[in-house]
Amino acid sequence: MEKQPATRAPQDRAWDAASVQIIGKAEREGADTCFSRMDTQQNQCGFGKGGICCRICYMGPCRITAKAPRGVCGADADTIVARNYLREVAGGTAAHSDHGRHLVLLLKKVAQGHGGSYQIKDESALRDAARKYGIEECDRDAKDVANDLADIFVKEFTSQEEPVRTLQLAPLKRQGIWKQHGIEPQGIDRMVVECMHRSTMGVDHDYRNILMHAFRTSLADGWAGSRVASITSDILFGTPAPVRSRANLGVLGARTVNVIVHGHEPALSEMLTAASSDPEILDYAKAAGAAGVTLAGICCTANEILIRHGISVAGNFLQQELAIITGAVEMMITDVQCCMASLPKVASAYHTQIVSTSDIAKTIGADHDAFDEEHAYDNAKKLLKRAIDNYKNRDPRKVAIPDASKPLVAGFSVAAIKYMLGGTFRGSFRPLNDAIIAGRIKGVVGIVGCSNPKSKVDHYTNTLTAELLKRNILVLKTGCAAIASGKEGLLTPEAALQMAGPGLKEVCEAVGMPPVLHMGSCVDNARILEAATEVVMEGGLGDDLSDVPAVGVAPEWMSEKAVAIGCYFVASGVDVILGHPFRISGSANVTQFLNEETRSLFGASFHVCPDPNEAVAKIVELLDRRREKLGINKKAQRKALDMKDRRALNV
Ligand code: NFS
Ligand code: SF4
Repeated sequence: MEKQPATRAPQDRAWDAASVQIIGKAEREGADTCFSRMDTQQNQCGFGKGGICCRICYMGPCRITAKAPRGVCGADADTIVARNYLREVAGGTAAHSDHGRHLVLLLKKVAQGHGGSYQIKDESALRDAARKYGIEECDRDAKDVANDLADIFVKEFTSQEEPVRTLQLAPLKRQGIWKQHGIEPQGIDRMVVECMHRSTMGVDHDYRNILMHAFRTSLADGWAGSRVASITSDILFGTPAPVRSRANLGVLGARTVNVIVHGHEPALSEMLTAASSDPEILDYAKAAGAAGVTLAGICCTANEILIRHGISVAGNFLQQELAIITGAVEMMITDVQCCMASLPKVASAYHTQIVSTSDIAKTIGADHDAFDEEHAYDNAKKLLKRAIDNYKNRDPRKVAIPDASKPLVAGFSVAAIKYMLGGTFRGSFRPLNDAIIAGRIKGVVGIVGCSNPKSKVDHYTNTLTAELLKRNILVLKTGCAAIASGKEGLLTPEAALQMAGPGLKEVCEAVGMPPVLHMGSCVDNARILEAATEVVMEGGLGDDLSDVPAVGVAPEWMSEKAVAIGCYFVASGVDVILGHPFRISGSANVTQFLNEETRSLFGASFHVCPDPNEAVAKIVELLDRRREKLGINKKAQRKALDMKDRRALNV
């Protein structure tokens, strides 16, 4: 990421007009945001950046320099960098997986009849999952099946000796690679504990050994914790299918009570979604002089209720403070992850109430109202009523809702993609495989992850996406990167007409899908692996994930979760491009291992491309390499495309 001047104009901080407008408003009103704090945090520590600061024991902190190449305990840069990296992967895995755990425990309660307002919403998703895990489901009550499935899922966390079972959903060849390298993870909890153990003072000092455990832990995330979270969410809340909605701050209502849900876990937001159209709530809002209630989301909670219910998206990660600064938000309800500590402080200058709902995620200045799962619906109604009560405190002089939001289509679960591609009678990935083989689609790229105030928000993500579409590359998206495309208007089938190259356009038009598929939240990155596995199973594109012409990109990432995701993509055989590097530059060996050596172990590695155009070139190179290996990069087909291109130009 290029070094930024100490202060920047709003239009240099964010790509979309709504954010630019509200960053300007924040500056005028003296509101402290991550953008201004980025300025006060300039000259971030070089030791931290290089990963060579160790605070693991109290003989330290130790910093590695040419004069002091080892810490007090004798650990060198390789050990310190690798240990710090391992702890990042542990943090990311813990976050995704704990989210998954909460859902699994909810599924168990539902199965036992104590689920309160929750129920099994998608029985066919349940039976489908049961069959995948070898649970007898024919002629059995859904609750009994759910109970058995929940037990298997709990074991994914607690298993001591047995590898996690969800690994078996990967292509066989990939499973063999993991076994061969000894990185089949046991229970998620054990993996994370082992990360902490191995990286404490005086345990694992071999950077390779440490990094292999990082990959092993990440597999527990991608192929267990996250995958289980997606499967369980689909069972409890419904499998996503294409749904229309809108994104950006302009979705906030001028005359409605605006309630924002922010964070990651879908359980409460599901209930808020239902309660927000409850006649009792609507009457209550009318009595308060409002035209209704607008529920909108930020971050991955937004993605969860977007992909299932079409609830509109107020913004992605770096719009959380900006939403409050519009002056039009009555309440922001947070659960876990990516909710800034600053929210109550920002809100104190407006009328917004910040309500935290998870006992593991409190912030001084926020009202804490612990989410009561058993009475979830009443809980949701109570929160909405409180928000409505706050409507009278909105100060019209402080309100500025940007006139900016774009239509979108989201909700592309693997089942939905199959259905779109294969049609009603037989859902299938065949048409996609055929299009890739014929060269109409060059390959598939997953663009995932966050935004980061170090660079212009959404700039890299949107520039890259547009360039890939031109090159006939199908783009799959999750998380805040998906919201970036939503705000840009790229998540509509019509976008394909304007942006996509001729081959991709043809395919998208034929099946009526956007050229950028929003697949969900960040735990739903597991869906990207599921889609890639479907491509392998369908046949004709190799027998392993490392054969498929597919690449992952995390352009503007900031979270430990992105580190874990990057690792499980690479360990699954999918190359990963990072818009800015990990904190590993202090160790040439660790850098070499992650960016080069992993190629011989997993058939994929990390690549750092600080410039989006550099990333485009790298992606094309990586896809071509795989196409070449598959023998489908035939010149003749390229020529056919060129002809078509030319014809299009002559029109
Ligand atoms: Ni993913 Fe989703 Fe967004 Fe980044 Fe945070 S919300 S879990 S971590 S910032 S993409
Ligand atoms: Fe220093 Fe070693 Fe302690 Fe780290 S573990 S703080 S390098 S003495």
